[in-house]
Amino acid sequence: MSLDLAAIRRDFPILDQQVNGHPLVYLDNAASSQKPNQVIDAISDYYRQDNANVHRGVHRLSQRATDAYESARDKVRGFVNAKSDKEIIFVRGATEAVNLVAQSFVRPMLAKGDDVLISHMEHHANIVPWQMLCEQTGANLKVIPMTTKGELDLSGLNELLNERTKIMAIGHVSNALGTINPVKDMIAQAHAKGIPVLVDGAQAVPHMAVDVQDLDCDFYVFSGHKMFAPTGIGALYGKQDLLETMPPWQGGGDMILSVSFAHTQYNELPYKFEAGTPHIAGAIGLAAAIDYMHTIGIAKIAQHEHDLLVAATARLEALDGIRIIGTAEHKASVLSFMIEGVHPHDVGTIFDQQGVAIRTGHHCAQPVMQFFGIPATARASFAFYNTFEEIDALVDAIKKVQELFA
Ligand code: C6P
Repeated sequence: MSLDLAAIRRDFPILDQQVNGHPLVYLDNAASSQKPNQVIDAISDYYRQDNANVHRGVHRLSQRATDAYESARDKVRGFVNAKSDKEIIFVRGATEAVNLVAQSFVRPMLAKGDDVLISHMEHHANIVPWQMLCEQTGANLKVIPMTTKGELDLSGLNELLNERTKIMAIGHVSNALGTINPVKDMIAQAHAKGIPVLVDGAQAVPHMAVDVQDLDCDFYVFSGHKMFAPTGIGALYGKQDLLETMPPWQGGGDMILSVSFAHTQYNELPYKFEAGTPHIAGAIGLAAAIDYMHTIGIAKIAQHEHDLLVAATARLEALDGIRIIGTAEHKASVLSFMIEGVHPHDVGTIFDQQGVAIRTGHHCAQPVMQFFGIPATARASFAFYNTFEEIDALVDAIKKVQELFA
C-alpha cells in the first residue's frame, strides 16, 4: 500500500533544490501544492500544439482546444462524481465560486432579517462574500461555534437551521486547523428543513475522494492549485436544477446565445456562468493533475498523508514548549502550532534559513485565531510527496528556533 516516494518526487522537479544551503523541505501545501511534470507538460504541450480560443473557431486548432477544454470538464465531473458536465463550472478558484453562488443563487432570495449560516472555522473566502451579501440585503450572518479542540459544536445546529436560514456554507476541511467536518450529516440536517448547502472543499480535494452525489451538497467549490494543478483555475459544482434557475453572474462572450440591444439570450449550462475566454490551459492542467492523482491512487494519498500527520503530531507532542492548535479527532494533513515565547513569523523566517517552507500567519482564518486568542500560528501542511525524513527536518528546525530563543 506504500507509495514509491523516490519515483513520485522525480515527477516534481521543483522539490529537488537547495534553499539557503539546505535541501528544500516543502511543507506549505495547504497554501499551494507543487506541480508534477505531467501537469507542466500538459500545459506546455497545449501551448506548443493546440493553443486557440474555444467554442469559437471552425479551424482545427480551435476544435482541438475546445475538445481538450471540454474533456477537462468531464474529468472534473468524474473526479467529484457529478451527474453531468453541465454541473461543472470552471472558475478562477474556490473564492470566485463562493462569490458566484452568493451573488447569483442566494442574493435574489435573501431579504432583510434572513440568515446566512457559516461556521467559526471558515476561511475568509467563505466568510467575506456572505458578509458582503448580508450588508447588501440586511440579512444576518450566523455562525456555528467550535470547541477548543477545533471541532464544530453542533449541539445548537438544529436551532441555527430555521425558517430564516437561506443557505448554510461550510468548509469540508479547515485550512487553519485541519479538522475534517462531518459535512454529510450536516447537509442531511439542513436538507431536512429545505435549506441548501454549499461546501468549501478547497482543502479536501487534494487529500480525499469526494463524491458530491453521496454528500448530496447543493454546491461544492475548490481550487486547482492546491491539488497539483495551476493557479487561476478551479471548479464550482452545482446541482443542475439549481444552476438552471440562477441568473448569469458576469456578462460577456461565451455566456450568450444571441445578443441585440433589445435583448440577450443566455447560453445553456455550463457556459451561462463562463463569461469571456476561459483559462483553457488551466483546465487542461487540472485534468492532468486529476489523472496524476488517480495514477497514484487517492486512497493511497490519504493513507500516506494520514501516516505523516500522525507521526509529525507525535513528534511535536514529545517536544517541550509546543502547543498544537487544532486537535480534532478527524484531521487532514495540517499541523498548526505555536513555539512558546516565539512569534510565528520569526519561526517561519528561521525555518526558511533551514530550507523548511511553512506558512505562518492567520491563514486567512482570523476568527480561528481570535477564538484561540493568538495572532497567528506556524502551519506545516503535507502532501503525498512529503517524506518521514522531512518530519525530522521539521523537528530539527523547531529545535533550532528553541535554541536561538533560549
Ligand atoms: N487557503 C491557505 O494557505 P483560493 O485562494 O480561491 O484558491 O482558495 C481560497 C480558500 C478557500 N477555502 C479554504 C478552506 C482555503 O484554504 C482557501 C485557500 C490558502 O490556507 C491560501 S489563503
